[in-house]
Amino acid sequence: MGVINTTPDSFADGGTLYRSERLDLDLAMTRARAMVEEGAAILDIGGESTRPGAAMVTVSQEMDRVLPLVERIAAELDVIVSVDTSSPRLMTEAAQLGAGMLNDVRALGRDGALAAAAATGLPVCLMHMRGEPVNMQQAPRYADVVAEVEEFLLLRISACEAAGIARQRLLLDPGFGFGKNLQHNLQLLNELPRLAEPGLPLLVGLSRKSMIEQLTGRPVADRLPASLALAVLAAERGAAIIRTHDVAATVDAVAMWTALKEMGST
Ligand code: 7PM
Repeated sequence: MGVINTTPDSFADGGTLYRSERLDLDLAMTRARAMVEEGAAILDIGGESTRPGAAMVTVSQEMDRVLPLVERIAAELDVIVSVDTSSPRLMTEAAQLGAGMLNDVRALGRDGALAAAAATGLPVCLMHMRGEPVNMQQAPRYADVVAEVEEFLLLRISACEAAGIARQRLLLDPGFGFGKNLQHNLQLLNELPRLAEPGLPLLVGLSRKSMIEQLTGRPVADRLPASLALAVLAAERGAAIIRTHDVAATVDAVAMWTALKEMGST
């Protein structure tokens, strides 16, 4: 899953799709096309900055950024378009324009999101987050982070089923960096197989995240080697989908793991 960020201020790829302070659709399409050629099966389009401490954007701002790109990618490229949003209105409109998947860092927790997602008929990724982006990194505490993330996700699966979203439509994500410190992130990665127990595919986003800075001291531009290592370690522990800013490199890295795994099963 390749990340296309339409916000002007993302920590990982901030404003790279902007020209004279406006989102450049053609540039975004060029980036999207390149990611598909590099082997992305899914493109995740986001318009809300979930950077720790980020300001909230209005829903209409988010829709203006995301919808035109969803429409063009769905029409022009052979790829599943995922929409990274918590907004019920955006879910509904994106589905009408050809989106193939919903990715919600709030696990359909906003008012109306369960019903809106249910009505689209699309697959949904449920992610765990503690708090909100504005406050999520203020000393997050857990007695047992893996158990608490698992419990939250199981509750959200139940809420989805009650709202008419079939279990087979769901994917799970521990939400690395979302209200977790370094120890929490490491524990979640190490014990990822426990989160696979519900039998749903796991989606994992570790690309360029700040846990890499904590372990290596590298600025965001220099976090690819560590991101690749984390992608392979996540695949080894059962991740089905890797969310990345660097599609070509990640496809190559995971291909090495796949080759070895396939040899083991022959
Ligand atoms: C801090 C944390 C800053 C995360 C920016 C981010 C995920 C996601 C994002 C993820 C799913 C980023 C992000 N991360 N959706 N959206 N899983 N499902 O690194 O890990 O782009 S935003």
